[in-house]
Amino acid sequence: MNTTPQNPELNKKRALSCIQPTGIPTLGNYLGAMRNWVAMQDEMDCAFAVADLHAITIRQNADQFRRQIYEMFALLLAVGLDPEKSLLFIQSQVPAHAEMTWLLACHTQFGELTRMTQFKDKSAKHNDNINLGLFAYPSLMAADILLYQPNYVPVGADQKQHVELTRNIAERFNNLYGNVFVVPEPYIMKNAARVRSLQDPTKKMSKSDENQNAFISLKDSPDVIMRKFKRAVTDSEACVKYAEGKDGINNLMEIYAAVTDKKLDDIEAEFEGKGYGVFKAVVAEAVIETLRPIQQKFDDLMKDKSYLKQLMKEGSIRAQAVSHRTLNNALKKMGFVLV
Ligand code: ATP
Ligand code: LTN
Repeated sequence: MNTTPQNPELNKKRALSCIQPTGIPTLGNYLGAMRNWVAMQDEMDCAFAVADLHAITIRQNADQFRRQIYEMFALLLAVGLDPEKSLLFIQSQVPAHAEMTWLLACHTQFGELTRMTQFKDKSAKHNDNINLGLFAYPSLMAADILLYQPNYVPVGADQKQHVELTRNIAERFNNLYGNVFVVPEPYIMKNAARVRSLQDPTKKMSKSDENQNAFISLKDSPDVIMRKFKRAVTDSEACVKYAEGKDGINNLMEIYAAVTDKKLDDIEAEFEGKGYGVFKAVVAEAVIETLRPIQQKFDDLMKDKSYLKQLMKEGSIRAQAVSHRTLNNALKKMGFVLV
């Protein structure tokens, strides 16, 4: 993302998205979100952040949390996000996010927050720890977004409600104090693969699934990937065909199509007369080959924490410049005294 207002590239549309460091992303996160971010960075002025402040709405173990923040940052780089093209940073290293959250929290209504599906789900799941942060999560997310004035927020359909609330907060703020924020639009990628669980293909593939065989993590070794695909739930028809009622095979075909760029018809032809065993092994191989360069790069990056820290530092300095401008403008318009 450009930090200099006179830059001619400023005319490009802007996009921003974040991902929580709550575990290793799955093949679902990669095909549904991260891979599309990589494609976007050539067309738009993009910023991507590791949303570590959001992650503490649920209890984290400090040592594990620190490792997950490094790992998520390394993975953003490993999948192909390029700090020369996009602004990459860690949310907590940019103080304006926490400051802007307070301003926006005072413009977010109790009723709006209680309607958030994610709040309802997460408070049911962690009912021993329904904290203020979990409730105020959307105000922090609105701060992440509005500070960078993006036109688009590329997210999965599950986050649409939060982006809609961000729009409402931005409009409310602009109406009260004059034009401070660009009102962003959710950017739900139409061709984003919706990868399903390998054990229950009626559900989405999720990194927090208790059954390890249900998801492919971006860190899984080739052996593990092969084993998980071989155990994937299918049906008793033994026919590789995309059809209603064949959720397991449909999912494997979609994954294979997403990683090879092949069409579903061509895949049916390729496996005509062949059993599921052969098909599963070919899908597994294709996924292994897709993930191999990412894993190689990830392993190399994780060996050099000081390089990662250096990139984090550079990202935070650039992000501070952009976010500080928006924060100061909001403070000034509200009547705060700036010195
Ligand atoms: P959790 O399993 O902890 O609930 P998650 O795996 O759903 O998390 P998030 O970190 O909430 O993932 O989401 C990161 C991004 O990945 C979001 O934009 C989300 O829409 C997308 N995404 C998550 N799971 C899938 C999936 N199975 N298929 C496609 N996209 C997905
Ligand atoms: N809530 C999102 C993560 C997130 C985000 C953001 C996404 C935090 N801040 C700003 C887009 C823009 C999630 O759980 N996937």
